[in-house]
Amino acid sequence: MYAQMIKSESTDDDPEKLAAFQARIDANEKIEPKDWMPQGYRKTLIRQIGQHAHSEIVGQLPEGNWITRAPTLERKAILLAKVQDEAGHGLYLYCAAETLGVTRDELTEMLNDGRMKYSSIFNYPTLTWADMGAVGWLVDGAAIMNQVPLQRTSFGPYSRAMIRVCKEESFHQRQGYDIMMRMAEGTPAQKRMAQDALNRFWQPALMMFGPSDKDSVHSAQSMAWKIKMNTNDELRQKFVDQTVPQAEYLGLTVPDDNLRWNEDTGHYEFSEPDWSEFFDVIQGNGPCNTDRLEARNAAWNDGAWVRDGMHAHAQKKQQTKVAAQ
Ligand code: FAQ
Repeated sequence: MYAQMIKSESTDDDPEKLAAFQARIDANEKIEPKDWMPQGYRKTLIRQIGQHAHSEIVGQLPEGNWITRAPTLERKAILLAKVQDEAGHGLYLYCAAETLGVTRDELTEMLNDGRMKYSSIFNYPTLTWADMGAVGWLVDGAAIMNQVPLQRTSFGPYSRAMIRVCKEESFHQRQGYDIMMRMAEGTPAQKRMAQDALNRFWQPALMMFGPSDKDSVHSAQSMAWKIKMNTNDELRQKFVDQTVPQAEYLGLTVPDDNLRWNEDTGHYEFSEPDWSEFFDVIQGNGPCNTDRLEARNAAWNDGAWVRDGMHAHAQKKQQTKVAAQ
């Protein structure tokens, strides 16, 4: 259906339609699913919303790993609720993508066979309880930085999904920071665990914003269409400016020898992440890529009997309806 829909759609070469579409975007009108849209706009949204949905779903795995090992009943309940929220975010986002003519099954198949990406960050392992703090603080912190502007994105269903997702993400970020505070104020061993988690997650969190602007393939067109509201580097800088004082408050050290406050620019200077590692991870060679895709494929295959049962039930209902007519 996806391939057929993209193929059969009118081409983008009608200058009048394109100009009218761009004028709507420039006037900050929302584009709704039944409105005419250029094929490239539809494809870009399916790619970005689909990747975002997959990130929420795969993103449950590193934290799901700690539900049974949370240190207290309260922490377990909070973590469980957070992971459930992520499943919910994935579902809103799949629904938003479905309004563009692709099915959730097609998106899932494209994730499972590696045709679609999910966020690089979820290819890193969560080794200690402090990593639950670092994920909430840094990963949800980066996600919010990216998603708050997306509440104003031009495609109506995506923008509305983002409003709800952002409310929940800010609770997630606070619970992560709360874990980090407890660890940082705890025994020397707990503080060392918190520092170690920050050391391991700092660079991968910076990479969440995508490659540097000079290497970003999609930013210029996506920003012209208001699918993206900021460049990758703009959001990364905002994240660093916001997060460094939070690390200082915790008494932790950001693992970057080049980090310094620049009075003139009013921003922190920081080292570029290791981009060769980033490209390696998004090509499938990160520490956990194989595990993550195996887990998602296993879930899909194990659930086949549920899908088969539901299809059989729907078919039987349809047959009964036809027979009664
Ligand atoms: N990971 O031209 P650009 C969360 C790819 S939040 C993997 O700059 P674009 C919440 C990109 O797809 C995380 N791939 O791309 C949570 C493209 O490849 P393609 C998800 C990446 O799209 C928290 C190529 O590199 N958030 O999960 C990454 O304009 C805690 C060139 O890059 C979103 O998806 C990356 N980090 O900008 C859940 C937000 N970066 O497709 C659980 C919406 C780039 O041509 C626990 N997405 N690539 O093969 C966006 O804002 C954008 O898509 C960017 C990338 C900014 C991620």
